[in-house]
Amino acid sequence: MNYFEASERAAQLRKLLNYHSRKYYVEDSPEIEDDEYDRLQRELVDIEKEYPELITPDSPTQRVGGSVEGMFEPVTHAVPLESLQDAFSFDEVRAFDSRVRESFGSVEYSVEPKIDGLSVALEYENGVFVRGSTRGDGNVGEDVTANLRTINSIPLRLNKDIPFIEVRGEVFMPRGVFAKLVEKQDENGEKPFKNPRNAAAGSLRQKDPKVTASRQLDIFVFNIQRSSEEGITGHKQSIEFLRSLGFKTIPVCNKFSSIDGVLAELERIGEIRTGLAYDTDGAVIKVDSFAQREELGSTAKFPKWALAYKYPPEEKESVVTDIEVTVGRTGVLTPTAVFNPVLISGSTVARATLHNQDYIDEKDIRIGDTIVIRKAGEIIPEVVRVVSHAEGSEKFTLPGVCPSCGAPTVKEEDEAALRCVNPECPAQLLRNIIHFCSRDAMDIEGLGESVLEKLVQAGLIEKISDIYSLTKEDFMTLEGFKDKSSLNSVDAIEKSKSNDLSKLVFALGIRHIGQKAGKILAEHFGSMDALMSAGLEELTSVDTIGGIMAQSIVKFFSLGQSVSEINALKAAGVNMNSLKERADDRFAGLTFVLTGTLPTYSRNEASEIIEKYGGKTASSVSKKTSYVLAGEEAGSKLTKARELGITVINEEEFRKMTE
Ligand code: 0OX
Repeated sequence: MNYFEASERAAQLRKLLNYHSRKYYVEDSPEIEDDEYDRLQRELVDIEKEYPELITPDSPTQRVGGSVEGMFEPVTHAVPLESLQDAFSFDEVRAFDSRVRESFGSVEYSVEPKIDGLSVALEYENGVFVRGSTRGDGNVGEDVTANLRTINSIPLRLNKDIPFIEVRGEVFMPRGVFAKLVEKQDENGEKPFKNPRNAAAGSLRQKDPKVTASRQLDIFVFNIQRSSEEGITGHKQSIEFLRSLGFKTIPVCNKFSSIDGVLAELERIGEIRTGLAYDTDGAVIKVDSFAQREELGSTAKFPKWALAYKYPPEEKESVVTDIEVTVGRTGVLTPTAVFNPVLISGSTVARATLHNQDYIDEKDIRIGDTIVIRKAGEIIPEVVRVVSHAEGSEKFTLPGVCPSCGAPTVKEEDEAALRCVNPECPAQLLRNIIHFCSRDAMDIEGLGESVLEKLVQAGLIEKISDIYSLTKEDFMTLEGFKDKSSLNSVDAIEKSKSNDLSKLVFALGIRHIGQKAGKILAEHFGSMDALMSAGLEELTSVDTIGGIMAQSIVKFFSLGQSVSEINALKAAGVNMNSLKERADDRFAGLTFVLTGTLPTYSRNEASEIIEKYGGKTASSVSKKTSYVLAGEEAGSKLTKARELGITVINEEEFRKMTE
């Protein structure tokens, strides 16, 4: 085949494959056998191998393995991906209808299921998929193009080469796929995903698109964010248009002109939803007419023309077989009810936290009880109530001694929690070490929960600083560790020595000091020595550090054990200084809001510069905003800034301020 013949055949094959792919993945009505599809795909692969210059980004051969450049970079949504106001009763739905009818005598609503997945935006130029991003905070998401390309129901090329369209949809993992994935994770001894939504999120956050591809994610598209196409005046019409372009659209979308019709549809969807192949967490009611939507507008948070009706959570009965008590990192004893496994809202649950003694007392939960379980927010299992106690059962009381070390437990006056305060308690030690090594703390790759547990059990770690004395040989003594993996672990430990002080401050696990406080403290004090010698007054003078945090810091550093641990870490070569240079305080007291795409700085870079000069960044514009730094395609934040009379600057002006 010469080049021209190859080029023509490749174009033909691409069209054919895209057509059959749509028939199979989008419309669920395949026209050819799988073998025939594979044969056509192989033919195209062979041509593209011979003439790589013929490869196009919309080629079906390019779903997996394309470029991952720019993955997870921030994407500013030109049209925000707004969230929905929730309603939990039909009365609230009627109230919504009354509000809408204050503006219009007649209105039509479309009603569709609310898919429980992750919202994404997909952008197409001249009919070709060019970028996909997560919702993020609604204004700024992350670029996940390479991963979204692996979802077979996302067309890489539309049926019509319209100049531009951006759509919104919900990526989800079908229940069946989720069940198989969890089974495999259990088999491999991996921590299984809690529910299909988490599984979809985890799959979309993969660095390697091949992993995402293996997860068989799917999508339902339900909105046109912006488009070069004119003449679409309502929601249902837009769904039909999206379907004609080749998108897999939301499967149910019916129109009603009365609220009673809407409520009947909510009931109908409520009846079918548990039998669907995917999770739904409600139904969405939308004013259908775009003109009416425009008139209704949005509040600061939600569009006024839409409402999410949430179905009451599914409830199931079970029997408590045990109440387990574990000791957390901060010494808190946490009771967990273990009950006969039940399937609720798409996944099997067998445990629910009982939080503390007060919670147990309030519901009078005992071993042997018949209880009602539901999932809070359809995710976290909770005991709703006790149906009946078993004969001869006794009230459950948390132990007076720590189940891990046997030391007496104490209850502080103003706390609900019972604690083990023995600093040498092995359960606390393990939790502390797990926290120390975790990603947001010292980020020591490979030192996860199970490895650390083995190291503690083997007596190789008795305190945090022992991590830095671990040798390759130590790792080799652990089951499953070979030459390479041992060396990698030692390298990861070594690498963590040069972390910024902020990570170390957070890693120490000081009560009430989270990641953000760690950053603020590290930046303010610049060194561990300065932080350790700071008194209450100096600490509370730091922005956002309150009295409770300050007391906790002072208490932590007053313990001999903490000081000797810091000294040991220092001796091991762990960095004790803030690596962030603080130029001067020219932005002190100023709050910046970033919007749009800046010509040269990324959002992170601009934020870092602002912080370097003592300023702060915020995600939304308010009267307190000092400057709005706006780039190209700035959206609603820019409009808001203008309304409030906030000074808007561009990158050039910003650069001058930092000179
Ligand atoms: C869903 C879903 C989510 C309209 C304005 C804000 C959200 N998860 O299925 N959102 C929306 O609607 C937009 N519709 C849906 N079907």
